[in-house]
Amino acid sequence: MSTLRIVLGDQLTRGLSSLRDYVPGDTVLMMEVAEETTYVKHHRQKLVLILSAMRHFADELRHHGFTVDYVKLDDPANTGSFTAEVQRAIARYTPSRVVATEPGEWRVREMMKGWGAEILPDDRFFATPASFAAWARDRRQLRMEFFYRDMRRLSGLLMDGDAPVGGQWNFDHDNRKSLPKDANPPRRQRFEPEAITREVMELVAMRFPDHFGALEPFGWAVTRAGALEALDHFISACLPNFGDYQDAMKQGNAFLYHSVISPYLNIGLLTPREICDRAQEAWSRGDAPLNAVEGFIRQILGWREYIRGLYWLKMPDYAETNFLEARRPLPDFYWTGRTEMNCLAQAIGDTQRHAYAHHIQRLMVTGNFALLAGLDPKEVEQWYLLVYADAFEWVELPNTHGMALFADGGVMASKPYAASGAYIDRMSDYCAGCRFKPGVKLGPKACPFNYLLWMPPRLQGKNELLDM
Ligand code: FAD
Ligand code: DLZ
Ligand code: SF4
Repeated sequence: MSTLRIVLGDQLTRGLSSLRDYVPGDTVLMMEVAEETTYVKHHRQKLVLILSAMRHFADELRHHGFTVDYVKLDDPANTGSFTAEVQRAIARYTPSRVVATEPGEWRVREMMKGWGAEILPDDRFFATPASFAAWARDRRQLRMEFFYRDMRRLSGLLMDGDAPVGGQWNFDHDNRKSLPKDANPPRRQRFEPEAITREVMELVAMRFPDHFGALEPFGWAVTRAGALEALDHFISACLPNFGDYQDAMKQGNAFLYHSVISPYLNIGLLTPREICDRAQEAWSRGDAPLNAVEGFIRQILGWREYIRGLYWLKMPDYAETNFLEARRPLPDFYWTGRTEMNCLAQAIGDTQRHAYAHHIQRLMVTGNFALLAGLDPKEVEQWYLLVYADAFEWVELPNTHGMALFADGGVMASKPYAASGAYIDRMSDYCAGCRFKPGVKLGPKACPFNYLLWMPPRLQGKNELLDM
């Protein structure tokens, strides 16, 4: 009697359901496969992060007495697909049982049906797909704010009995300030690549030369210990200012006061509960104000859980809608960053350099342009899925399809997040270095965001903006 226990690349958590009742004699299977590394041309830092973190996680499991069968990408016997690798492992071990934790993506869940595995719930989230569906049942509108209040009550985070601490659920009116000129955000913490990461970097450089993004400098943590260090740094150095400057953008600084932990969270090196607890503790100690802590916890307890619930509730049909009938191809500058629109050049440049851009860059710069210019949702979604280190379809798709592009016709957002150049000018220093003027609506100096927002509908589709 032995069990084959499958762990995927975004399931790098010691408490994972498929590892939980491990006994000696069982085998943990981890697979690097061509299918996963190429289903989109992932940013090269994302590939290094995931493969290196997988290798470190396998070592950590071995160190704790687990038997791990780890199939490397360049293993000559590697068939290149999850399903064929599981079959090969079943032939090697003839286990009496195969267990897996439910995957993050619809695509992989469909594959998993062919593995003959017992599929256990992924209980690393606050909510389950079933509890979200129960919340959504009979509601005309699925607004995040109401879901979030229920999650606060359920988790007990920032609660004073039945009431929210501070007497309010949401402190956003204190947030969203523009960045003062003399602000001095802390430097992002970098983690020097060690031997395993350097080996993976060589592999990625050799095998994926045509993938998006800079491979170096690579500064991501690849272990739980490193991810915890990054979390510590955020809590002590950035969280106090997180709320105030959450929506600000600054040329040459992609990170500002953001946590930059989404990749660690999404691959399982950190759990949402421990992150929210750490933030709440900082508030209890008086180290961070409530507007910052509430704003931060809302992103994880509210938005992240809501997005996941919506994904599993609405897939697979969700991905197919195109409410605004947007059909334009993705302009080339999304790949090169070469455009005279400075805000786009900066947001795309940050993305190329770091496999990261913060929420407002994604929503109000690259997303806003895609919405206003009527870019094809499928092409835009593929872009977001491959360019960010934290991108997995369950979280990328609702954010792009629903929040940024309004392609779901309002399932998620009550109205499209469309904004003019004035908004970008207010929240950033991008416009000062741009050949367009954020206050101008017509003529050669008109900011393209204004032009697109206010262009008469009969002219739409006949402009030259996409060549800029
Ligand atoms: P912080 O600003 O420090 O926020 C803290 C945490 O809250 C994040 O780490 C993240 O886990 C969570 N969070 C915040 N906003 C959201 C949100 N809208 N949805 C889900 N979680 C959220 N996030 C991803 O994790 N993966 C994606 O593929 C992704 N694609 C996006 C695409 C678009 C078009 C947009 C508008 C947003 C997308 N987001 C995605 C959400 C958000 O932009 C990132 O989670 C955030 O920028 C990550 O940076 P951070 O860790 O510094 O976050
Ligand atoms: C994203 C990714 C990549 C690039 N490579 C692998 C891999 O080689 N092996 C693996 O187990 N997982 C990988 N992943 C993460 C998977 O795509 C992820 O598990 C699914 O997206 C979850 O549904
Ligand atoms: Fe972007 Fe318009 Fe500002 Fe130029 S003027 S940076 S295009 S918002």
